[in-house]
Amino acid sequence: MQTKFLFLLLGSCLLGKPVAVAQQKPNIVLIYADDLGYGDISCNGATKVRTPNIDQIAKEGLQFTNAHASSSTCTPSRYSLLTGSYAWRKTGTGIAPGDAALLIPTDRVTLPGILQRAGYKTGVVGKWHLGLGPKGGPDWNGDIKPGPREIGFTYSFLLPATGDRVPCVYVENQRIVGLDPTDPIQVSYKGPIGNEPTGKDHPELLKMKYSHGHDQTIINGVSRIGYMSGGKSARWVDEEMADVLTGKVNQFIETSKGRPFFVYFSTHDIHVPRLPNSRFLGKSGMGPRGDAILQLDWCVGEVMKTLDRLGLKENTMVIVSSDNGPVVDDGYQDQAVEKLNGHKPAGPLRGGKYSAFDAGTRVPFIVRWPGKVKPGKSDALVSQVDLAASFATLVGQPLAKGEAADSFNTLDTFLGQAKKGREYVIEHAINGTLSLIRGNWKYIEPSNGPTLNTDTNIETGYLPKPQLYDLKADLGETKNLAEKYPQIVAELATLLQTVRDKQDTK
Ligand code: NG6
Ligand code: CA
Repeated sequence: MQTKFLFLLLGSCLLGKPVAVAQQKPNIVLIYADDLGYGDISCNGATKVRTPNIDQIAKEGLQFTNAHASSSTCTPSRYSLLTGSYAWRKTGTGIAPGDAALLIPTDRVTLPGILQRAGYKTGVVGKWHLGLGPKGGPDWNGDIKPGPREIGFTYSFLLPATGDRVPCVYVENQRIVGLDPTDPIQVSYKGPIGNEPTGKDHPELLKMKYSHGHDQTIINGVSRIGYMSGGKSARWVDEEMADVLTGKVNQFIETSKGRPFFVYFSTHDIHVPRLPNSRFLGKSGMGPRGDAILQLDWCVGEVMKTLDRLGLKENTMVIVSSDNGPVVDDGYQDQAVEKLNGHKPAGPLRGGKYSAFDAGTRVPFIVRWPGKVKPGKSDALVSQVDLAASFATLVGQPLAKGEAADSFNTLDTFLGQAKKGREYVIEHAINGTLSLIRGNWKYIEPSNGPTLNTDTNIETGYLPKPQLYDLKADLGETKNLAEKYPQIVAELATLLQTVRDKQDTK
């Protein structure tokens, strides 16, 4: 076999022809929006705001109507996406503070690591929110590691945590971008540091006021979660962020030509603080939240243009999704509530970000791969936790037993070749409540807590007794049928327990 290959190689060299490369592996562009709800895009029914670029991808690709993030908040969804293992198996994987240590163990099989093994150049651009550095947090003024590189990303350009958490600086590979060593940066989540004004003490300095939380250090006229001082030359300008990130994604794609690449474009939009570029201000008529949706759509369009320009469209799989469901007031007075204008961020679903109801995790999910994925819609049950094992299959890197153990290979479903998806999907709410969907049924385990979060005005889905909904007849989860069908409740509770009891291995 090897000798034959050598002959072929020799032959083609002698003839002066380039060596034929075996089937070129597809590039993968994963656009992961932040807090984008099922109903926030026009191809999922939004009419008050339009997303033509995302709609175009949907038109050319396969649009899933029953696709789920693993959790209804960011950090655990991303943890599961990148490891193929449910975050709730590991403590400390809830919403991470901005000075958290790297949450993903560096000896774990990861989605980017699998692709790297298959010869991909891998990059992450945008929101990270999975911690950086060793136990105790990173050395912000030195080499910030371990981080993306240690878990399989060749390149990274990050917001370390979220837009509303300090430090408000970009980290490229292992260094803060533009940091002046004579003005070192300090970060604290314990108490004020340096003498920077806070939103709490100096509301008169704010260009956007907070509604709950977010009253600590003021950066760029917006008070954040956490305290920081120094690093003045390195601070980001929120209004430029979408342009900066999109530019980095495009640069990554341009410099990857000739080699398969994977880019995880983790957009800041449409998370708070919503400070879109002035090009988008007032354009949606829905205030900054709507304008941020327009900005997100623009980012998507720019990346698609790059693929077109470089002739990469055909051999690139593009996925557009979100890390969790929507929230309207997430802590800033940005008129999102007042200007909603009848828009339904969750579409027909109940709940939202943080909650156990379906809007928490059922998110937009579109796969486009021209010639390989037939355009259309799919109501197959799919989960983002399965991308790791599915990509492993796609690039011929089979996983060993126990690796990415919660991730199932559902590549055929993602490619539209199978109508059926997973047998069941697990959803995870912020208080740890788990739910399970199988077929038409959704079971939410009993849990304690308020039924309404009064800050965000989101229904949590928590009840001290079991809940059972027939999603086919009642997608909005309005009729709890648990008492009517105790047998189904028992079956789903047992299945959930079996999954919960599974060992978390590498
Ligand atoms: C919450 C923040 C919210 C947002 C969220 C994380 C407050 C009051 N609320 O604690 O604004 O930052 O964390 O969002 O601080 S996520 O999309 O990254 O999960
Ligand atoms: Ca999020």
